[in-house]
Amino acid sequence: MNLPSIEKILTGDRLALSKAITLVESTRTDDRKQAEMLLDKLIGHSGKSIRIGISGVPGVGKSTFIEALGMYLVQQGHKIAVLAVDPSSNKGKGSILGDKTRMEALSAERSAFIRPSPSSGSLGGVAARTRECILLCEAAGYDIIIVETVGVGQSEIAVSGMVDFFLLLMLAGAGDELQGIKRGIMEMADLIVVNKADGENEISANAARQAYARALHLFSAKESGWTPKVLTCSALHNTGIEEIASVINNYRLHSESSGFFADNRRKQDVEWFESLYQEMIGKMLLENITVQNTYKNCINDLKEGQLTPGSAAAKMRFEIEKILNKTIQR
Ligand SMILES: Nc1nc2c(ncn2[C@@H]2O[C@H](COP(=O)(O)OP(=O)(O)O)[C@@H](O)[C@H]2O)c(=O)[nH]1
Ligand SMILES: [Mg+2]
Repeated sequence: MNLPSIEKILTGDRLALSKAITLVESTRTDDRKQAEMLLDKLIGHSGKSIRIGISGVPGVGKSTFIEALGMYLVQQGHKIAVLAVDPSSNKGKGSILGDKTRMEALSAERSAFIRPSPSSGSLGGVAARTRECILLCEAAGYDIIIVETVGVGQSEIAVSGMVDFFLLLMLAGAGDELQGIKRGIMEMADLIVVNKADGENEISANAARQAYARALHLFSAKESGWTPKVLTCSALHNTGIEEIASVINNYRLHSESSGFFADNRRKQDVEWFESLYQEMIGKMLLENITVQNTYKNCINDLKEGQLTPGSAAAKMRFEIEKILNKTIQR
């Protein structure tokens, strides 16, 4: 694949951005090298955005909500990029596939860019690529990046590690357990929004808002010093959206002035590096022929009852240490 033009990405050319994302999503080794080169050149132009994670169970109204919020922000003069993390979509479980049709108005906007997630891969892999896609979108001038994820647990944790602000969409009238939202996920939220507060659902939505507000009081204070908020909205009827945008803006002002915004991004970078580093070390060792052979021997010996698991592990350790020592002496 030939490298997408840096100049074109920087001027906001959508085709160049799409190409760059495709390159970043590729798992081929040569593409990977090119993707890293590209990202290195663009990194200095990225970062000037607010990254918002939006999560909630399938059917809560994420796509409808992102369309409503996105349209509002576009009207305010922002450029919005919407990315999705959905490692389950290839199993037909997630609901992100087909979202583009639901975000019809937003996807027709010149100031909006919507990109569904890669449809396969491990959560770690998908999340790593989403991080890189964020950087690309920022370099292309998008100042609000929305990362959507399905509320299944693991993907929220991955997403909260790559965004500045985490918004959790909920429904009234269904217990937390029914919604599959674990306490830990609620604890990560900077804002909980009870959606579908319309028609006869409005009263119960308000009751749910109060109940969530009480529940949030019981959680320990956030590192950011920010007090999480709870609001209601109707994504379908476009009510409550402006207030949500204003809370997000207040969060930004609050965390920028305290220094948390920048500190948190550096912390996220370190965590990202650590996970890449560990993955790389593991891969390098697993690919080593001597390690592979020792491993196979260990498995055989274990199956024949010739070795205990502890001494098998010790054998592996000895082999790996030999390899490392050889590398140092070289
Ligand atoms: N009444 C009502 N329905 C909504 C609202 N937001 C979304 N929906 C409906 O809920 C269903 C699921 O919405 P969708 O955005 O696809 O949810 P997602 O799976 O979380 O992305 C659709 O039929 C929407 O029209 C809302 O605010 N009020
Ligand atoms: Mg959806």
